[in-house]
Order: sequence, then structure tokens, then C-alpha cells
Amino acid sequence: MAEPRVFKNFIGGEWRPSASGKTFESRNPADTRELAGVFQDSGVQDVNAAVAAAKAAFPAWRATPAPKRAEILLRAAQLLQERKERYSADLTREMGKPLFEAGGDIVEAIGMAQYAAGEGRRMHGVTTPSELPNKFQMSIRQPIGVCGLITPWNFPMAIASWKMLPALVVGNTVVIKPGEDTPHSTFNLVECLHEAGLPPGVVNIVTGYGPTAGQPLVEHADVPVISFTGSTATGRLVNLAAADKIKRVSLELGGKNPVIALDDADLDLVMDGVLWGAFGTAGQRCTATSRLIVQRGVAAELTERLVARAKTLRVGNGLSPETEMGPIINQKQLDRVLDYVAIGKSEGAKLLCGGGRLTGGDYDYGFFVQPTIFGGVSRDMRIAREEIFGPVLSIIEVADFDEAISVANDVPYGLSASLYSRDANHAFRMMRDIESGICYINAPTIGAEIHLPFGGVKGTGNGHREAGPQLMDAFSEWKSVYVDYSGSLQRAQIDNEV
Ligand code: UN1
Repeated sequence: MAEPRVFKNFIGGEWRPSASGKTFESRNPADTRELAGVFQDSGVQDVNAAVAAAKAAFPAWRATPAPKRAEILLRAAQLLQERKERYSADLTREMGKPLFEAGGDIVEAIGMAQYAAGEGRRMHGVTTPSELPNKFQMSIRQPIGVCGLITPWNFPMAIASWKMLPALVVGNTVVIKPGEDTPHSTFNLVECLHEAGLPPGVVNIVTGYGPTAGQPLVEHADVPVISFTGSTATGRLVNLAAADKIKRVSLELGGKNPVIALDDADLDLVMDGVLWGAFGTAGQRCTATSRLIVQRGVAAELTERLVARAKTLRVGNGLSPETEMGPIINQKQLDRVLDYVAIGKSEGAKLLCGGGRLTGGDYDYGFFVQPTIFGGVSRDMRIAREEIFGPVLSIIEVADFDEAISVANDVPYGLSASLYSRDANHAFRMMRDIESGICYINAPTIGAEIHLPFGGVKGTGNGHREAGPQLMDAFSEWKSVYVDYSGSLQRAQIDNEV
């Protein structure tokens, strides 16, 4: 096995150890004997240094023409493409998801790099007529300054790219603190940007834990923007900490995403969609399918077929090509998933398959859980309402479409939701009435593409969206510009009185 790499913080284009000299290890969650990397356990001094570097780099980056900034993103997209295989293996080693899914994580970053680069030649504002003669007016989009990005472990490269690349194309500089389980992929992304010509200090990486490295970043006076993806509980803390300094905070938080399957659905399609949505990435997506809301007429057949298929899923090390479902990220998350299995049982739900940790042989070195399905779940149970973030599906039976929508909306989250039906009327009512930021018809709850806004309603976020045409909104301010070329004072709303 190759010597594990030791990563220093990347600050002002230089590699710097943490001020305390402390480090931490990232291990492969499928096999904890394998070290994925050693990273700096950073604190406030390291964050201060990174913010200072980002602040120093801001004036020149801001003054660089946007199409030039975009060219760097495009070159980085090319490098990511060339290195996809290697970066996928790095990502699987640190995060656990199977190689084919890790490739998707990289592809999402490539897509974002291409899409964000396009904005370098658009970045449209509006020009609009004045209510007064001989007066011109327009709005222009401007960068804000140093953006503090705090990213999760489940999409280590994609989510870093969703935040970093839009921030950069507008002309901001960045300090990123990647999830402590999976920092390597952020280094890979930034490596491409640097080889593509990104100037030193424009992106800085500080690794470490939330309370010691994340919090000083959130609280730093020179960081006016915080973009955070993670749990609702932590998002609340981030928002509270940033409130004091009136910062812009973009939060992408939990989900409890339903698939609604009606009696007229194509059951083969539902099967494939639910299995992929619930057990892809071992259920560790904010968009994962955690509830199947099924109409009574097809409930028994669908349940039986899903359970049979779930039992055959090959769970294992993501580096092995036959693996369909990888491990849970760490011991803490594993305990959380198993706790929820116990909660489901104690609430009276029926455990139809799975529910246990996989042990024996190589399983003993990783955090593996069986694909788990609960039947007989009612809408008020905790397993029907709380985010589990693991391969656990709750099946809830309903009488009709109206009840399905009511159950689907009866949770404190609203990220993604899906309807399987052949009835166009139900499909359009779903699009209108479901309380979610993302809605699918005859497709699973996972798999959002970067051309459309990503985000959710209620406890899922605070109204911001990532990606899509809105991608720069969290990272820019509008400036409205009025140019009066009349040569005299024109008093708006007075001299043009109607
Ligand atoms: C996430 O889980 O936070 O829509 C992101 C999807 C992926 C992104 C998920 N494209 O499932």
C-alpha cells in the first residue's frame, strides 16, 4: 500500500501546517485499516491566516475580467475530466461510495465548472428606461469579498464545486473548510484550479472540525458570506453565529424525501427508482428517498418485490467493481442509523428486511449496514419524520392521491419529492402542491442536474438555491446605477409627477 499522503493547509498558494502542529486522520470507511490521508487539525490562527490570504487576493481577482476568470474554470474542467479515474478512487477511498458513484461526483463538478464558466460571458444585469428624460440606468452584479464555505462529506467534490466555482466566477475569493471525513477531494478540485492558472490566495483550504475550524470561519469579521451544507441542527448554529455580524448565510440542510407511488404506476419503474433513491450512496444524500408513500392497491405487491430486491443488493467496499452499496461514513453515523432502526421497532413499525450491521470477514473493518425496509409505518412515527441519512426506507400506505400529498408534506423538511403515476392530472397537481424545492415525475428523488436550482423549503434551508441560473445569487450583490446626462437636477418621483 502506498504511503498515506500528509496534506497541509493550502493558504496563499503555500502549504502550511496547522499552528498547533496537530493533525487528524481520514480513513476508508469500508476498511479502516486503510489511511486515506493525514490532514491539519486547524484552529483559529489557521483560519485567520487563510482569511487574510483570501482578503489580500480579492482586489486583483475582482479586477480580473470575468471571461478570464471563466477560462480558468474551463481549463480546470478539462483537467478534472482527464483525472476522473484517479480522483474517483481518491473519493471512494475517503467517502466509501462505489467507484461508479464517485465518478458521478466528479462529473457533477465538471458540469458545474463548465456551467459556471459560461456565466463569465453572461453575468447579466438589467438595463431599464428611466422615468425621467436623459437618464440611463442599469444594475450590475458584483462580488462580495471572502466567502467562507463549509462542505459535507457525502458529495466531497460536487458540493465543493457548487459553492466554490460560482463564488469564483463572480470575483470573490474563498476559504473552504471541507468535511473532516473527506477533505482529499477538495484538494483535488483546487489542484485543478491552480494548474489551470488560479492565482495564489484566491482559494484557500483549511481542514479541521466544526467547532475548532468551522466556527472561527463563520465568526470571522472579514468573511461576509457563509455557505453551509450539512445537518439542520448545525445549520441553525451557523446561522445564529453569523447573525451577530449580519452576514449572508446560505444553508442547505436536511430532507425527508418521499416517493409517492399510485395504483396506476409502472411498478417496475417504481422498483428501480425507489431502490436507487433509497439505497444509492447508502442513503447518504440529502435527496435520498426515505419514505415510500404507496396507494393501497399496489402496496402489498410493491412491498414484497422491494424487499426481495433489497435483500440481493451487494454491499461492500466501493473500490470493488461489483459493489452496489458502500459503507456508512463513520461510527457515529452508523450508530445513528442503528438507533433509528431500534426507534422504528419500538414505535411498532414492522422491520421487513435488514436493520443490522454487517459483520464477518472484511465487513468487520468497515461501517456496513444492511439495506433496511420498514412496513406498517404511520405518518407520526419518528422514522417517518426525522432524517436518518442511511439506507432505511419507511413504507407508508395511503388511500388516495390527496392523502399521499398530505402525508408527503407532513414533515419539517422539503428538499426533493417524486410521484410515480401515469395520470397527467395527478402529475400536475403534484408539481403544484408538493412542498419541496425539487420535484420528480416518474423518476427517483436523487439525481438533480446542475442546470436547475438546487435547494429546498421549510427546514431544508433558508431560501437560497445553489446551481442553476441562480448559482451566483448567494455570492453577489446587486448595484443599481443611475446616470443622469441631462445636465440639470431631475428629482425622481417629483419632476415626473403623473
Ligand atoms: C446532496 O445529497 O447533498 O441530486 C447532494 C442529487 C445529487 C446531489 C445530492 N446530484 O442526488
